[in-house]
Order: sequence, then structure tokens, then C-alpha cells
Amino acid sequence: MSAPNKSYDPVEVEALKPENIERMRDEALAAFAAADSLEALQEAKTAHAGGTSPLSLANREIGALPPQAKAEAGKRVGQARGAVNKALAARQAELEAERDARVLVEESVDVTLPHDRVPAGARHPLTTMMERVADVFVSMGYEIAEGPEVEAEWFNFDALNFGPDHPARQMQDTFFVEGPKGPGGTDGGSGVVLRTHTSPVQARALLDREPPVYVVCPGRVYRTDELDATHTPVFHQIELLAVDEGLTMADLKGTLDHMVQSLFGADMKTRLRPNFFPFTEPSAEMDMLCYVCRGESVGNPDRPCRTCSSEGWIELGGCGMVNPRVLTACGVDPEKYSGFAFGFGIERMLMFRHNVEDMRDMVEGDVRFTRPFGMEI
Ligand code: FA5
Repeated sequence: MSAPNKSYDPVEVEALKPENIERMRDEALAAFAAADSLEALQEAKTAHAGGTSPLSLANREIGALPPQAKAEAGKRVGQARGAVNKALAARQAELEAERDARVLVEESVDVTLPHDRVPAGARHPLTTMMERVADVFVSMGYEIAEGPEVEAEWFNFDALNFGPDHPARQMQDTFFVEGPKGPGGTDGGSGVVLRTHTSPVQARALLDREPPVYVVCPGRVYRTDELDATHTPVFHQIELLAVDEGLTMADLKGTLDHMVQSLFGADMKTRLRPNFFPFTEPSAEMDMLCYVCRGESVGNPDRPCRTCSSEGWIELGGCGMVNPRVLTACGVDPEKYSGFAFGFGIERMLMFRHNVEDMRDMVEGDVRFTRPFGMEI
């Protein structure tokens, strides 16, 4: 039997005494329990479970013990540290759960509260309608052409074969940009007008390009009309011009049919009635089958149609073969080329396509009118 180890004196290692280890553990547990926030718990953790905490320092003392005492001291300190870490993790979880519950309440959003956010607007249906019509032709290879709204009288009238005395030139119909009397006392000596239709873009397109020319021209136009349910002094037209070799009225009719079928359905059709425009010859008024009754209201008193007044057709606008005089004025050889053109009002189309009864609703800027059309892009 070996003799007792004289160098082993447990009394000398104060920190490792069982009662001291227990006290350190209890102080740590009490500090964790007292921590009422995650910040306070972090401080308690540093003090009681950090690298310089009493238990860690005691742990370091174990190395100085004689081998036979190390196991017992190590077990005691290890158990105490285990209890401390367990209590720390439990308190941490508790405080985090409390914080999460508090955040959920404090940061919750009452979606039923009335709000004062500015409601989203909507594009004006005239814009979307114009784009939709133009898209029909762009998909056929037509190019979009534009011209100025403040236009030279020459483009608006002269190039389009309006005679110098044509009534449309009069101040009762046309806004002249400057109003001094012209030579001989005629109105509109300035030679500059607010364009009265999109047809001047025909002349501009022909002067800018070599045939073949296929253009679609949407835009705003001005006339001295009073604002009422079916007229506005500022309105929108869309114009189509095709100039190529061998174009005929049949091409015009086919193009019109394709347009109304794209916009209103595959069973739609158009009809032409003789008319006069100085810049087309022959000229016609173009009608489309009433998109509401499809012509079924005609002679049928049991099925009256308000949209077409039971006539079965709706007037769309004007059209015709480009007058050779216009081609000549724009430097195009009428012996070689022919063309067709048509133009119609977007406001009127919006009226019958969406049952808008009063054109004034389109110009007042009230979102209650535009919103139901939705946000089309
Ligand atoms: C013209 O303006 C011709 N430039 C159309 C044309 C183009 C004919 C190419 C031949 C070849 P008109 O004056 O009829 O034609 O007007 C065309 C359309 O504009 C009318 O059918 C109507 O829908 C619309 N419109 C005319 N005046 C007004 C107005 N004051 N308010 C709203 N829309 C109007």
C-alpha cells in the first residue's frame, strides 16, 4: 500500500471547495433568473459564465491539483457549469419568446384601419384605345407617324387639295394660331393653324419617305366645335395611309374589315357609302356593323338597339383612295403609285364601344370615369 501523498492539501484551493462551487452556481442561477431582458441576461452571462467568471477561474485551478484530486474537483466544477449553461439557455429561450410575442403585438398592422393613401390612377381610356387601334396596324407592318398639332395651313389644307375658299378653313371651323387678317381681308393670314384632322400627317409622311408608305397616325386635333354630348373642340383621330403600286378600293375594304374584326370580333364587317373629301377620290363614309345588335335590330321592333338606333350600322369615319393631286403635291408619281387612307374619331369609337353616353365625361378628368377601364399598359 502506498503512503499518503503529503503534497495534497485540498484546503489550499479555496475556489474548488464544494460549498464555494455551489455558491458560484447558485449566484449564477439567481442572476439569470433576475435578468428581465436579453441585454441584462447578456451581462449576467459575462459575469457568471464568461471566461473570467468565478466558475471559469475555479476550473483553471483544477490543473494545479494533484492527479488524485483532479477527477473529483473536475466533476464538481463540470456539474456546476453544466447547470449554469442549462439555466442560461432556458432563460435565453424564455426572454426571446417574450420579445417575439411583444414585437408581434407592437408591430402588428390593422389592415381594417381607414387609410389616406392616394389611390392608384389609371391611364385614360382614350390613350389605351388609340394604342390598341394603332397596334392592329403595327402588327401588320405599318409604321407610326406623327406630325405637329400646331400645323402649317399648307399641310392641313393646301396639300390635301382643299380649295382656298373651302369652308373648313374659316375661323368658324378652324383655330388659327395668330389671327391677323391675311391679304385681301381673309381670315387666318398667319398661315398656322391648330390641325383640324390627322390627315396633314399623310402629306408629311409622303414628303419624308419614298413609296411604298404604310403609316398609322394617331393624334390630337382641334375644331371650333362647342363642347356637348357628342362634340368636343379638342379630340383625337387615328389616320391610316397606304401608298404602293397597285393598291385598290379592295385593299381599303379588306384593311377596314381586318381592323373591326381585330377590335370587335371575327364576325364584324364594314360597309362604304359615297361621300366627299378633297384629299380622296373616290371618297366614302365607312360604317361598321353595330357591335351590340350585330344588325339584328333592323326591322325587328322586339329587339330595339339604342347603340345604332336600330339601324344596324355605326358610322366610323371617312376614307377613300388618295387623290392623285395629293400624291403630286407630295412628289409621288400618281401614274405609278396609288393609295388609300381612312381616319376616324377615337372619342366616338370609345362612346359606342363602351356605351359612354356623354363625351364631356371624357374630358373632365374625373377618376370615377377612368378607373372602371382599369390600368391597361
Ligand atoms: C376627317 O377629319 C377626315 N380627315 C377623315 C379622313 C381621313 C377621310 C382619311 C378620308 C381619308 P371628319 O371631319 O368626318 O373627317 O372627321 C372624322 C371623325 O372625327 C368623325 O367621324 C368623328 O368621329 C370625329 N369628329 C369630328 N368632329 C368631332 C368633334 N367635334 N368631337 C369629337 N369627334 C369628332
